Formats: sequence, C-alpha cells, structure tokens
Amino acid sequence: MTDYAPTPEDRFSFGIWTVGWQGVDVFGPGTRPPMPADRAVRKLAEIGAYGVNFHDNDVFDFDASPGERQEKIDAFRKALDETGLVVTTATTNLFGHPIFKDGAFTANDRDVRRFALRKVMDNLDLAAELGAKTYVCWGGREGAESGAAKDVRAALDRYKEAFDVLGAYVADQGYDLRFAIEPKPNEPRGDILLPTIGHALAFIQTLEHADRVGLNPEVGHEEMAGLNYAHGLAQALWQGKLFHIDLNGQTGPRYDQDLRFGAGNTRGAFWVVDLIENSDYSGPIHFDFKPPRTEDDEGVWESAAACMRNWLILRDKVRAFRADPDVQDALRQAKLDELAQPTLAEGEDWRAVRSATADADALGARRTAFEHLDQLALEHLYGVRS
Ligand SMILES: [Mn+2]
Repeated sequence: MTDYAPTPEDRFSFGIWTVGWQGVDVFGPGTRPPMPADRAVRKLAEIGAYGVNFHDNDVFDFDASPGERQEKIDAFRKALDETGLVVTTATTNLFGHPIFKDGAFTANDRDVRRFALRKVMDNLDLAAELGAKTYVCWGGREGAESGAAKDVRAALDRYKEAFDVLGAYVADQGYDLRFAIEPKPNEPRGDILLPTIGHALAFIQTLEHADRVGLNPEVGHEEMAGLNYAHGLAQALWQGKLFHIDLNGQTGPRYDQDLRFGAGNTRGAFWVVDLIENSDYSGPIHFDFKPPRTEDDEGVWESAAACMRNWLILRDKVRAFRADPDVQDALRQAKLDELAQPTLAEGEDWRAVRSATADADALGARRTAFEHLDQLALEHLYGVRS
C-alpha cells in the first residue's frame, strides 16, 4: 500500500487564504489567529504542496502604505525562494472592503469600477513579477439582492468592458498571463452575475481578448446550483477553456461549505479525478477549501494535507477502475466506443439519414448495462475491487 505522499509532479497548490482563513463567519468572529502569508508558504511546502495562489490582500492589507506593501511582498518572496514553492496563480480581492459592497467591475458607481481596474492592474504587475501564469477572477460581489437596483444587461456591458481593458493591459505589458473566471450562483450576493460554468462560457465568447480568458470552476459553486461539476469541467475542456480548477467539497445545494477535497460529495469527486486524469488539463491541482472553524492550527494542516491525500487515493481508484477488464467489458456493453463514432459516415450528409429507419421496439428494449458499469465504479470507490 502506498503512503499517498504528494510530490511536485502532482502539481498540488493552495490559496494562501485557505489555510489562512481565521474562521470568521456571519454568526461569529474568527477562532484562529491571523496567519502571515510567509508562514502559510512554509507550512504548505512542509506538507508537500507545489504551488500557491494569492489575493493581493492575503499578502498585504488593503490600506498598506507602499513601504508596508513592499515589506510584506519581500517576506512572501523570501519564503517562496527558500521553499521552492511556485506561484501558479494570483487574484485580486474585489470583495472584502466596503467600497466593493455593490461589486467592482459592475458596481453602479463609476469611480468604484475605475478603482477596481487599477487595483487589478497593480496586482497583475505583481503576479507577472512572481511568475504566475493564471489570473483568477471571482466576481463574488458582482450581483444584486433586489430587482431594479441592477440593470443586468448594462452590468454585463461593464463586465465585458473590464475584461477588454484588462486583456489589453496584459497584452500591452507583454505578460504571459491568462484570466480564469470563477462562476458562483450566490453568496455573498443574493444573485451573482455569471452564476455557472455555462453562463461564463457564453460571456467569454463576447470578449475582445477571448483567447486569453477561460474558466476556474469550483466544485462547491457548481454543486450549490445543483449542477454536476464533472460535466461542467468536461464542457469547459471541450471548449478549450479549462484554465484552472478550484477543488473542495460540498454537500448539495446549500451555503458554500468549502470542505476539504474528497469530503462532501465523494462520488462526484471520483468522477472529477477520473476526468482530469484522463484529459489534457495541465494547470495546477488547486485546492480552494476552508478548514472548518472548529479546527485549531494542527487541524488546519491536517485538513490541507487531506485534500492532497484524498486526490491521490481517488487517483489510485480511478486508475484501477479504468484498468479493470470487467470495466472495459462494461464500457463496451454500454457502447462508449460507439458514442465516439460520428453519427454520419465520411462523405454522408443529411440525405443519408433523411429516411433512416430503426427497429424502434428492439432498440427501446436494448440492454444499456449502465447500472452494471456504475456499480463497478462504486465498488472501486467503496474499496471492494482493486
Ligand atoms: Mn467556495
């Protein structure tokens, strides 16, 4: 039995804010002391992570003076250099300060929108300097609680304008950075713009720098909307837009739980690992979770290590599933090979199927073997086949 120890080849990364979350929620203050970004980096390296992702304000405060900002960045960079941890990804906090209470790129107030763009450009400079390749954009405050207060079509004009401006900035600066939009249906706003993978994919097609913009889908966010996360990832892959992933755990449509990866919908997690392992996704295996408020410092690191361990456990299971001769036989019975064949043969057009006939009763009664196939998957997951 393997010890499921993470290696740099696994490309595991964490947001600095995940392990640094103090446990502040709407019903109470934090239960843990603040964690400086450089401590988070050192501890993440110790437990076997490869990379990190940070918000500007994970490293320095919103109102830090230029001197304080530089001091915090230097400490962060020193920890990165000493541990060899890579900055894979960066993002901007456009949700914490009250200035963003009505959003950033889509705030009704124009001064807020102009300041938000400047804040992102400041951090794009830092992201490029630290070598990040992906810039995540989670528009958590872009939305509304009520009807007339937000003209959604005008807000989408402003959202597009923001990505057009930022795309031009990155192109003009010659940065090797791509944007990854992170959809979420609600929380903290009553309704958030670009609520799902599908909404975001459609929006991206309208952008001037669409080739530079993709997705960062999060497990919990799609499941909050009652959607199948692995299916959403598969469509993002199919459209060449899966730039990054935010892995965590969620139990059905409720508040954003941000459980450690593998907790919550474990069966869903199995299919996520199966999909990513059998795809050309090349970004980091990134965890965006929150160690529950009940945990002390030791519990924080246990839950962070468990994210990676659960990925590796599930990776063993999906490999065993795919290698199982009974599974391969069941896949054939379920006609997966036939689904991969085009419906029309080479050289055919609609005329070839204009008068297509079928033995409807026989096809209606055919065996699909889907339950058989799914039970084999569950038995691998439950650990009774290997
Ligand atoms: Mn979340």
